[in-house]
Order: sequence, then structure tokens, then C-alpha cells
Amino acid sequence: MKIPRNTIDLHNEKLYAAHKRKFEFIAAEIPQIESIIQKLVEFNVAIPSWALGTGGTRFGRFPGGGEPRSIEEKIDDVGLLHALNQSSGSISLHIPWDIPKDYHSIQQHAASLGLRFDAVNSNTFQDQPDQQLSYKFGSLHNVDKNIRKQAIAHNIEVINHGIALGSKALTVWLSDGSSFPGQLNFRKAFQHTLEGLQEVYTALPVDWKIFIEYKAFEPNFYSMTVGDWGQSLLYANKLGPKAFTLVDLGHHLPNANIEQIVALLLMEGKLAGFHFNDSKYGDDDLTVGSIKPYQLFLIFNELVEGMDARGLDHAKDLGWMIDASHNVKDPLEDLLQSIEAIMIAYTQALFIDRQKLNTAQFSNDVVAAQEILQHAFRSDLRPIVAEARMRAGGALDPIGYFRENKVRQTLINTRGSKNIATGL
Ligand code: PSV
Ligand code: MN
Repeated sequence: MKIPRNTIDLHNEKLYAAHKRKFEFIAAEIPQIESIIQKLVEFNVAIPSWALGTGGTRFGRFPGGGEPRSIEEKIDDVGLLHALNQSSGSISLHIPWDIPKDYHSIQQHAASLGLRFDAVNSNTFQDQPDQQLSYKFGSLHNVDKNIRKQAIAHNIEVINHGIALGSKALTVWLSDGSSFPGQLNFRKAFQHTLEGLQEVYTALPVDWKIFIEYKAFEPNFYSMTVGDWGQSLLYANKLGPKAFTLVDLGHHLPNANIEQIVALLLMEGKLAGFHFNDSKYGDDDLTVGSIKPYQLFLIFNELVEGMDARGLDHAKDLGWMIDASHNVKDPLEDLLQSIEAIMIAYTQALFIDRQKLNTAQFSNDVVAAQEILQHAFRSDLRPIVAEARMRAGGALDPIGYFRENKVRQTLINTRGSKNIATGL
């Protein structure tokens, strides 16, 4: 299914008068409004191929119908999102959940929807049916050299898929770790992992990056071999200039100050980018901004400040991606909500009066600093996000469009109500 352009125009026409009033009201307060809109138009957040179907927990899964049955249909779904919000112009594949067969036709299909391929992800956290050796006790950190070799070969195979599709980065998330004290020699596990990553690093094309994703717990509950940003940064520093640390918002111990982590990684030139999601307890994979929108805003505050300090292009120089699971919501509606939350937080960060904040910080005016941040956070900047989306060709109200035009029902009619997408 493809969204006809004229239906978006019709939708926008209906909402335009009310939108214009709200936009002009807020725009009058912001001298740099045009530059903010330009940045929003350029911003893009990748959609993971595994998040287009219904997620689940170990207790059950309740599919909602119309899920994509193939990689082509997953690309179609990202195309739908992008048509509506003009900010989801790329897809991130997880191998072997989504193995591209005919690269050329898949690339053409994606390009016809205005999409490109973001980072490719390897998977050594599950055993595949045709796999020779098991990852039960880890992959790159394994005590068995042959298992390590198999995991290295898999990562190189993923790079090769990515090269054929035009990706420019490999994301490695390792579930390696231990569940009980004494199970593992930490130093040897680290060294094995480093050696494995070094081989994978050598296979990267010159213009590629490798993103090392850390996670504090799960599936291992005593130690994780890439357990926090310090360990990830150690690997990234030892690997070289093409290696970076990837921050997944759900991968920290409770109450971690993620915005500070981000600031320091950026300062070191080692921040790869993000897997956005939200959580209350652990790696809950909830809709971005649904639980802690202020934290998201504070992260974007550091991002904008840090990227500007290093002269980075907000849209292109870091990897932005959603990594969430949709257990009770329609996955596409959930993704639209997540993107909206990211765009709002980004807009709020762009709106912060940096000069005033610097002055407040320099004079230890704690109250003023908080006022400046909270003024940006508490201002309703949603009309600016909507304006940028409309100017880029998207819908003023993407979820409204999705519902009015019965997009999910149309997908159920063509794909069926019982199919299950590959992925989590
Ligand atoms: C692990 O929890 C993770 O965040 C990694 O990014 C995986 O590749 C992804 O989720 C999908 O399982
Ligand atoms: Mn992740």
C-alpha cells in the first residue's frame, strides 16, 4: 500500500486554518524559527525492521493483524511512516531476521519510497536452525575459539549484506555475559571480545563505522561483557577511529544520568548515536517519550550543545534509530508517536536560549539555569514540528491521517489478520 499524495493534501487542508493560528502564535516568539524548521526538515530517524510487527513478552504475544510478511512489506511500512511524517526515511535491518535476497530490487523498492538503508545489525544472541555451534555461553567472548570464529564470520557476512544495500555502519550488540559469579574470567572474556571485534573492524570498508552497543543486564544477569558505556568506550578506543559507542536508552541501570554520558561521549568524539525507547523499570522498550519526556529533552539539550561545539551536522553525523517493541499498540501508530516525541524534544533543545544558559552556568545561577531549561520544555512547540512536517510534504496529524484513512484495515485486508512478522 502506498499513500496517495492528494489524500495528504486533503487532510492538511482540513487542519490548516487551526494549525496556522497555533504556529503563528508560537513562531512570533522565536527569531530563529526558520533555521529550526530547516533542521527539523533535515532530521531523520531510522526505523528498525524488527519493530514493524507486534512485540511480545516471554508470557505471550497478541498480534494485531496486517503485519508485514516479508522484507519488502517491512520496507512498505517504513514508506508509509515516511510519507506521513517525512522523518522516517531509513530502515535498519537485523540479520538474519531479514536477509535481503535480491539486493537490486530491494534497493530500488526502498528508493521508490524515498528510503535508504541505515546501520545493519548482527545477531549472535540467538542460535539459528542451520547454525553449527551454539551461542549459549556467548559469542565473541566464548572460551571456544571456533565459536568465536563463527561469530566473527557472521558479523563480516552482515557487513557484506550492508555493502550491497548501501548501509554505512554495523551495529554490534552482544548478549555475552555471565549469569553466575565465577562463570567467567572477565579479563579473558574482554580480550576475546576485543580480538573478535578487531577482526570485524578490519573487514569494514573505509567509509564505514562500527557501533558498539552496551547493555547493563539481560539476558545475562550477573555480568555483561559490554555492560556499560565505559566498557563500550574501551573497545571503541582500542579499535580505532571507525568505532563508536551506541547508546540505547533502555540499557542502563536505574536512574543513570544518560544525558551526562552523552555529553562526555560526544566530547570524546565517540558517540555513535542512539537507540531510542522509553522505560520505567528496565529495558522496557516502550514508546519514546511516554514515561520520561524530560529526560529525553535533557538528552537532546546535551546533543545539540555538544554537536554544535564539535561542528557536527545534527541530521547526518550521528545514527538516530528507534529500538522499541509494541505489545499493546499498533506498531505503526506507536512508531509515529515515538518519532513525534523525538522531534518535539529536538525542537525544544533547539529553542533553548544557549547564551542565557551559558551566562547562568558561568555565574552559578542555578535558578536561572533551571528556568531556562524548563521554559523550553514547557513551551508547546508541537505546531513547529507540524509545520516542518507539512512543508516537507507530510501530514499535519500523522496518527489522525492513519486512523481516518483506515490504513491498518487496508493492510489487514491485503496481508491477512493472522500473519506474524519476523523479528523479536
Ligand atoms: C538488545 O536489547 C537490543 O537493544 C539490541 O539493539 C538488539 O539488536 C535489539 O535490541 C533487538 O533485539
Ligand atoms: Mn538496542
